Amino acid sequence: MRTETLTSFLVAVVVATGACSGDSPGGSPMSPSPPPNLTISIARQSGAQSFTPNPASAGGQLVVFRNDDTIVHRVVLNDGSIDTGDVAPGATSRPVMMPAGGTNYHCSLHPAMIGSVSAASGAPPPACEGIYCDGY
Ligand SMILES: [Cu+2]
Repeated sequence: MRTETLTSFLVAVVVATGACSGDSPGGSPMSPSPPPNLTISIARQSGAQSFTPNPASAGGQLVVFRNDDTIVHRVVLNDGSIDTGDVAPGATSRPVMMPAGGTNYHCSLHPAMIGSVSAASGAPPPACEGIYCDGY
């Protein structure tokens, strides 16, 4: 009977803890969030070789950008729909949901750093249009 009582107690604690975290204000770093499906490395300032993997098979998936370079970078989708904010050297961005149809992106601090994401269907990335398509 003692084991049963302890089990009930633990269940009660887990439930209470869950309810408590649900009451905490939004934006807390403790808020539960699903793990990213893929990490894209920000390797260096090198045109279309700046990001690894590139293109990334990440359409419709949650992605984080990890800055493996020694300077700050900031990833922005070319359509402006996602902005990671500054990612410090060694840091990882917040998780961002990539469009299911794939996309093209660049570093807003170094516009020659470009990358792309293929579609969830497996189709290649959409054609890059606009001023952020020339990696050099
Ligand atoms: Cu950059």
